[in-house]
Amino acid sequence: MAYNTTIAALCTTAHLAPMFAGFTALDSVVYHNANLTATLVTNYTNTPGSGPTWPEHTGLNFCNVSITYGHINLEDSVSLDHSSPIHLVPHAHQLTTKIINEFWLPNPVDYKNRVLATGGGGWSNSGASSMGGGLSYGAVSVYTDGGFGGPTSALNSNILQAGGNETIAWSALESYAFLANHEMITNARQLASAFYNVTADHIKTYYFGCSEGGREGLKAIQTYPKDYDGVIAAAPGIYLPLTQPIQNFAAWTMAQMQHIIDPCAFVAIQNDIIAACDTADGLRDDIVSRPDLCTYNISNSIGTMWSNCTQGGPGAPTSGTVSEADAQLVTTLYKGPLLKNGERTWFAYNLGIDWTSNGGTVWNNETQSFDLGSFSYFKDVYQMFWAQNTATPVINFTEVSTDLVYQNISSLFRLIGGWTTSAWPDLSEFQAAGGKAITWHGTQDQLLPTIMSASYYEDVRRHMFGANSTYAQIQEFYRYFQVPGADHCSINPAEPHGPFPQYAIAQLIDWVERGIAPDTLNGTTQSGSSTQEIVCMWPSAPVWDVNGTFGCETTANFAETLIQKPDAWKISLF
Ligand SMILES: [Ca+2]
Repeated sequence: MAYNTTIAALCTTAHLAPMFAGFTALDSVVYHNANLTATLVTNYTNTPGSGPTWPEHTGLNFCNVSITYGHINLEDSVSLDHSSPIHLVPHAHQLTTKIINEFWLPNPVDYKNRVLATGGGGWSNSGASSMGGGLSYGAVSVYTDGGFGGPTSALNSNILQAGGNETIAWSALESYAFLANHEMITNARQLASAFYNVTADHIKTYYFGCSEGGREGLKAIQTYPKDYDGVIAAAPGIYLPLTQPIQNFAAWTMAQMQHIIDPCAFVAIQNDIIAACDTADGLRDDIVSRPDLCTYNISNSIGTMWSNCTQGGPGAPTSGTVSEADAQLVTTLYKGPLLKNGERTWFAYNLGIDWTSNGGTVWNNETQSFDLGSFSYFKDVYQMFWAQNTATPVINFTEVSTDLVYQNISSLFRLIGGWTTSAWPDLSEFQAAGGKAITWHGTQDQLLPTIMSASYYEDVRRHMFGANSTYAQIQEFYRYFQVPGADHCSINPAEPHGPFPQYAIAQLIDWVERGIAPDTLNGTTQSGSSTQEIVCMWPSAPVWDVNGTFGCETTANFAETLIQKPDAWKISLF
């Protein structure tokens, strides 16, 4: 096919239907050409997405293709991948009838033999909001809905098979956990090959996802190590199902301590921490680049006053003072969830995070005080896996303790952890296939503790190369970056001048296609001005000397000092 063929001529269902009919890479899959659509989009403005995670482009033309497929072979549970002697490949073993894949196919003159698959967030596999990333780099982009009913639908509304006998729909969980991702990149590679008439060998496959999407990216390189040439697994929710309910330990801690905090007090303490910790990195710039060097005692915030605060919502007081009970609560929260015997069940959050989402409270006009919020992640896990009941659960957090949550998550790990966690530390097959991976994680992540990514990265290093290995070996194919001041997958409104890795996809492409490995990530700032835009590579960290000169410093035992493993778990989860 000549490159001067116009995208308009190519972007028709008549042209595309035979392509899908010819796909053979996935066993047990049938494509529904009746649901095939092809829409030409012209003069499109590609905005940089949440984060932001790619640059803006204007005047783009592309073909938006959507199709559904289903699984037809119910018995085919596992088969051998004959290209690898001992590699078992999981297959769908229950009927999932309608999974949507949407593809954005660039104008042939812009196409650069790349595919960029996108990952989801929360309980969703859908990277629909990240599709623009591919257009910026001449790549076909793709998302999957996982079979959940569209790009805004998710696992939690599909996993329970209702009708009096409410049980887990295992095919839905399997799709969410790993299979939908494998199928979308396999479909996208085939479509790119057919649409642009290039052999699949010449197409480089990339992945970008953050949070749940980060978990999907790690799961992909652990489970299907040949699916991707390059992966960005940012702020990954590695330890699902532990990751979800435990984010809301602020809720049961408030209930247990019988102190439901005013969110303005959370914010007042956060502001105190940021002010106190800012210069620990050597530079006063309103960015806490080194929370690890900060030793702020939260009792110092007792008496801090706030005014004009609207965080409490309509009717709530707009001014107030941090109380001793507020300070005790926040001190307890920063220790992270501990069992009664003192053992840790989860990583601690870095000083300076925003607790108002993790520990949301709601003003009650009748009682003139705050109530606990809804805490959807805790509720979802309770409903999907513990209660297995389609009725919306009512949770009394005064009856919930860290010990109880630990017991329930422990049983849940045994039930579904093999599918949902992405903590497998052996990435040697991915490395052998030539794959490159980047993980970045904001130092002020308020949902998934920053240190969990560092912990997993160190697990990979130790497992593959030994505890005394130099970082040179793991960095040959996998690099980790902590993003100063960033919160969960995004620029942090409380520290908006921080550098954000907007061009990480470009750097990953350079690594895969040109062998230029990123020693730092190029951060951009979206607000105000920053004196540095460099994101240091683990285990180095940013520091300014007395002359204000920036550097990435490596200190001895940095990782060992920083990573407090959840020692309650006596098995190798971490
Ligand atoms: Ca600073």
